[in-house]
Amino acid sequence: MKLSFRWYGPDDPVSLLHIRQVPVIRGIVSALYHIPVGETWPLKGILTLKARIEESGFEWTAIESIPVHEDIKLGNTQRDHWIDKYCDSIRNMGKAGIPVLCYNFMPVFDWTRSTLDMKLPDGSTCLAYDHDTISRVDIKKGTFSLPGWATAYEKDALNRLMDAYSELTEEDLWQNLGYFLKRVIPVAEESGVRMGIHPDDPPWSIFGLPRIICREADLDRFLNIVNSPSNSLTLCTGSLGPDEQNDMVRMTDKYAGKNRIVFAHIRNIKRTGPFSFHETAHPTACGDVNIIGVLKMYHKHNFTGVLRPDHGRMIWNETGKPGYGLYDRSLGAMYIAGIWEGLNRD
Ligand SMILES: [Mn+2]
Repeated sequence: MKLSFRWYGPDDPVSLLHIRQVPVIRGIVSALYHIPVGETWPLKGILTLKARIEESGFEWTAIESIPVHEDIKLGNTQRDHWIDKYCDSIRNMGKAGIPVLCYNFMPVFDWTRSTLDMKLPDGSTCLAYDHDTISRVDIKKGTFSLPGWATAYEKDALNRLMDAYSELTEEDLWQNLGYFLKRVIPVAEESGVRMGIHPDDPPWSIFGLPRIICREADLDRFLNIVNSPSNSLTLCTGSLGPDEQNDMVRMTDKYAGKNRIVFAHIRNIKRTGPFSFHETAHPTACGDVNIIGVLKMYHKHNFTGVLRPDHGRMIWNETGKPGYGLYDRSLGAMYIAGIWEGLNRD
């Protein structure tokens, strides 16, 4: 298990020097955040960031993420153009020796929350998703906005995109995912790269948009599209966990046992209703996901992939990128490392 930490590059308020002082972190998960969605990641840019990470004493263990252009998800006539560029990015990361690529296939919005600073009883704050709040949002009218959206799309561009998706069914999205995988997975194989799709967060449809990577049956279908170690999962306990049908211990056991997990995201959530939840501190006792049970399954299968603490709360008056402060993620890393050391000694 390569215990890693997400770092948003040189502009991240959390520096590599800070991460260096968390005694258990070996790897960094990062991306070239300045490259526009869809454009090829140049080898030179990858190597420059890699050198910076290595100078700080880390290994760049995974790229999270190279975003998939909406034309690919929509399956329109431009998709081959963008898939060619995606393949070039994979080749370049392979040349740079970065082995794991995380991506997702969620239309328009990736992770979605109704609140970025919900107050917990201990005074810390966390990200939360409330079904009623989300249900009141009218994307096209723009009558209600959610945190973190303003920068993502101009209103007109968003409306055009929502129109384009209005005819797309779940089955269409599966076909478009399959088309993408059949093109990119052979390139990943040749490049020594393993791709791990990140499940949809939350694991259900939002704003009428199809979402297809939500449940165990979806993961099974996904893995069968191309049966290759390069076509694998980023198993995220916090993304799948809000649906109580997703038994994270059993799913970890199943997919780690088949060697189809390349990247593990460890995070806990508390369900507050059928389609509502908030994030919590990492320990099992703090939420509804059996984190120690999940880690036991990775240990049982001698998991050698990348594993990182996922979103943390904001504690000790820290400010910064929601979910990605230094302090609570460091507590999560120590919790994970403590369990792992205990399992090693048993
Ligand atoms: Mn995740």
